[in-house]
Amino acid sequence: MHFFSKEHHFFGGHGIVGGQIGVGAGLAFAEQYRGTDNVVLCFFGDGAARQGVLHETFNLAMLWNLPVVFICENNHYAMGTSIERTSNVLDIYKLADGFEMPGDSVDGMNPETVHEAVSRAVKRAREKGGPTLLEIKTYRYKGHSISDPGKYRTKEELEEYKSKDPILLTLHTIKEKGIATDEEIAAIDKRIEDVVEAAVKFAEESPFPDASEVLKDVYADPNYEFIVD
Ligand SMILES: Cc1ncc(C[n+]2csc(CCOP(=O)(O)OP(=O)(O)O)c2C)c(N)n1
Ligand SMILES: [Mg+2]
Repeated sequence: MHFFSKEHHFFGGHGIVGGQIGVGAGLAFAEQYRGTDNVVLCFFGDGAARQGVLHETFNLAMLWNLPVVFICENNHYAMGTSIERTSNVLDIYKLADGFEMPGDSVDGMNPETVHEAVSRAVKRAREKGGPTLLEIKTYRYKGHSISDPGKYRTKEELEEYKSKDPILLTLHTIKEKGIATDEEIAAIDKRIEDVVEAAVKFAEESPFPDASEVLKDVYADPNYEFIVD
C-alpha cells in the first residue's frame, strides 16, 4: 500500500479505498494537459468499485476524453464481503455503460488475455479515444490480511481457482514453447529468493528509526514540528 515512485511513474497504493480512481483520472488530466502520449493504468478492487467517487470520475474522464484505463480487479470479495452482498450488478464492466464508456470483462486467470485487453485499451487511449473500463475477473487465495482466515468461502471454490493459477499457466506456456528450461526457471527462483532474503536481513539488522521521524515526509511543510513526550 505504501510503495510510491515518481521516477517510475508509480503513484502508489491508497489507504482510502477507491481514492485512487479520482487520483488516476487527475494524473491522466495532467498528461493530457502536458501533451504527452502517456496513458494512466488505474487499478482498484471490486469493493472500491462501489464507492461514489467512481461515478464522478467516470463522468469527467469521459467528458474530458482522458487517457486512462480503469482496471477493476474483481476477486469477488471486498475484504470478506462477497460482491453478491454489495450490489445487484455483479458484472462490474457494465458500470461503464451509464457513461457510454467502453467496458470489457476479461479472464484474469489468463495473462495473455489480460495483455491483449490492456493493449487494446491503451491503444484506444493513446489514439485519443478516451477511457476504458476493464473488469479483470480473478481471485485471491489468501485472506485480505493475516488476520483474515477466509472462512466466508468454500474450499471447493478456492481449489477451483488454484487449479487455474495464472503463474502455473504461464510456466506451462514458457516450457511448452521452449522459452526457458527447468534449470533456467530454477535459477530465476533462486535469484528472487536471494533478493528477498537480503532485504529481510537488511531490515532485521537496521536500527529502529527515532520516534521524532514519525511524521517525516507526511506533511508538505518542512517546518512542521511534532513533539514527542
Ligand atoms: C474509504 C474506506 N472504507 C473502508 C476501508 C476499509 N477497507 C480496507 S480494504 C476494504 C475492502 C476493499 O475491497 P476490494 O477493493 O475488493 O479489495 P480486496 O479486499 O479485494 O483487496 C475495506 C472496506 C478503507 N480502507 N477505506
Ligand atoms: Mg476485492
